[in-house]
Amino acid sequence: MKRVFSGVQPTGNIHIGNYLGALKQFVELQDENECIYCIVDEHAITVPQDPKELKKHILDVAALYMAIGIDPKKSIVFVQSSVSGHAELGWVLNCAANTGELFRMTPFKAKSQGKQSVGAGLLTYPVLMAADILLYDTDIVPVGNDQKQHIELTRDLAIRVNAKYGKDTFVVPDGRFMKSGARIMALDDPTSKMSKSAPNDHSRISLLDEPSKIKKSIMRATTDSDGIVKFDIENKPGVSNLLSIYSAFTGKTVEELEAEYDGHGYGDFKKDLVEVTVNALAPIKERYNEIRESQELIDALKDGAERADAIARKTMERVRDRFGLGL
Ligand code: AQP
Repeated sequence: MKRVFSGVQPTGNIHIGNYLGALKQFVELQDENECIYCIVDEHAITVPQDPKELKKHILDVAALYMAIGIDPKKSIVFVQSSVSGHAELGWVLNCAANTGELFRMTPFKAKSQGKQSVGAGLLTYPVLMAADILLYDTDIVPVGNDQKQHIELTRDLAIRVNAKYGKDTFVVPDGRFMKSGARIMALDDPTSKMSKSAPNDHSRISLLDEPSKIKKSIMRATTDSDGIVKFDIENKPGVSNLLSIYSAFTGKTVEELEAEYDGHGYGDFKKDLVEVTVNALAPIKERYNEIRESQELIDALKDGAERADAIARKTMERVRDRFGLGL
């Protein structure tokens, strides 16, 4: 059995980019692997958070994990800050990382926007992400395409530490990316990725959006003026993005969809995509409402934290020993 690890930040409502790029894989993988799924609250505080909102979002994400089909009896589901090994290994790996490689990370460049001084967490959180993964001797990390650079950093750090402290200090993990849905773009601007924190609510579809909101967001999604449903990222990024979403929800290939909508305008195509999206999200929302306020959710997270901590402690004993830390 392979070990799988991934996480989502509790920074707002999970959108279909998070779902189609990462979370859908979480469910697919849990039958044949030992899966560990985390709510990475320590990552969320790299930017200012309202403490009450953050606590609420942690439970929102946990309930969404379960609502999409993650079974806490099969997989370990827990909150990152309940296992102290993440922060501890994060520090150890900070001492193995170089500032040069961290300054090169695209999300850091985007979020710091060339400012003289930003929170140090924005620079070092990819190292914490590496710690999250390496702490569990992870083989596979299911994530969206935007995380490729962070997975490369994780691999580099593992290989570097193994070369210096012994080749079995860390398992060197691989990223796992979806064929369709790996990078869902913003509906109002198909040149930037769909994001929880973008100011325009119609740039994304959140998993808990009402059907009327989904309809509005899709019907007003940016396309182009030639009216042909065809996948062409360079010249038709908006239509290509909608085709990727349609394909990821239905399992139909882009070619099948192009043939189906040959001779139809964008109106028919978008109307059908609204239906597909509403139908795919309805059962998730129903299950979410059942579980969000339940004791079952809290119990699952407590149990998950204990199981995760037991694995993390073993890794930290090995790491402390290899690095010569402690008595
Ligand atoms: N647009 C996307 N398309 C495909 N996959 C995506 N992911 C994020 N956006 C897209 C994947 O979702 C997982 C969880 O992401 P996250 O919440 O940990 O962080 P993020 O990438 O920073 O997500 P957002 O939505 O863009 O949040 P904000 O606005 O808070 O920064 C990851 O596997 C990610 O690849």
